[in-house]
Amino acid sequence: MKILPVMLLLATGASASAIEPRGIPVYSKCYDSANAHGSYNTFTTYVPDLRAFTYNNVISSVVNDGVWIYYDDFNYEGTLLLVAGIDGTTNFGSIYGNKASSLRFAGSQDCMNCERWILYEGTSYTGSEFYGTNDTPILGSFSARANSIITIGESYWTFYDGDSYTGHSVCVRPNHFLYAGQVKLIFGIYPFVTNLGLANNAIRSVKSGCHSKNMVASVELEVLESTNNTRVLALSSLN
Ligand SMILES: [Ca+2]
Ligand SMILES: [Ca+2]
Repeated sequence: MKILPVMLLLATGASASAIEPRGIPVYSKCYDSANAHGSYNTFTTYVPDLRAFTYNNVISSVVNDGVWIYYDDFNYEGTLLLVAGIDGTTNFGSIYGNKASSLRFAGSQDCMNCERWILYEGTSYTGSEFYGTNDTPILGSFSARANSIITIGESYWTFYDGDSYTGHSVCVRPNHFLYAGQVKLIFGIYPFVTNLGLANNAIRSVKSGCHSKNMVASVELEVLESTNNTRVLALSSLN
């Protein structure tokens, strides 16, 4: 298994307060210079290869709604940066600037805070993914393949290593709450299922709510910088 250096930035702005709290589509406005300056591309969908937009290894700052992940390699692999925000500006800095080669969001394209769980084949949200919005007794093609998880929305979720909610289980709860006026973005990040007490490649079913005596909170973040109305939190390593 590849251990990836990961930084997680998290930003909120206060300028989106007039927008309804539900049904806000996600976007990532990606700039080629710091502080949201220079030329930009606005993305609302997954981009497995930024060469398609002549934007490979270019991004230096972003303005986002939602949880977005930027990967150093194509097809959602390699070192990554996870940025969550509500109309928040985030600088990638010297370490992560000019690196992104693919990007995608976590959650719903049309509703950034709508309930969703996402399973990733790799640790730290790399590789292929499988998501759902409700109870799922059989994961089908993604059964026993997950190595990391993100949840969007305030729900707790229970993950099981057996089909139909059997076997060893763990309940996860989000502890990242962003607010900008009435707009909210709540999520949990779990970069290693092994930190949840589950084995790699073991999850076989998912149930809404907390149905396990094992409860784990999302990975904590630390404040990296705070400027004006934008909070930037970071986790420099998820090892
Ligand atoms: Ca740049
Ligand atoms: Ca790259």
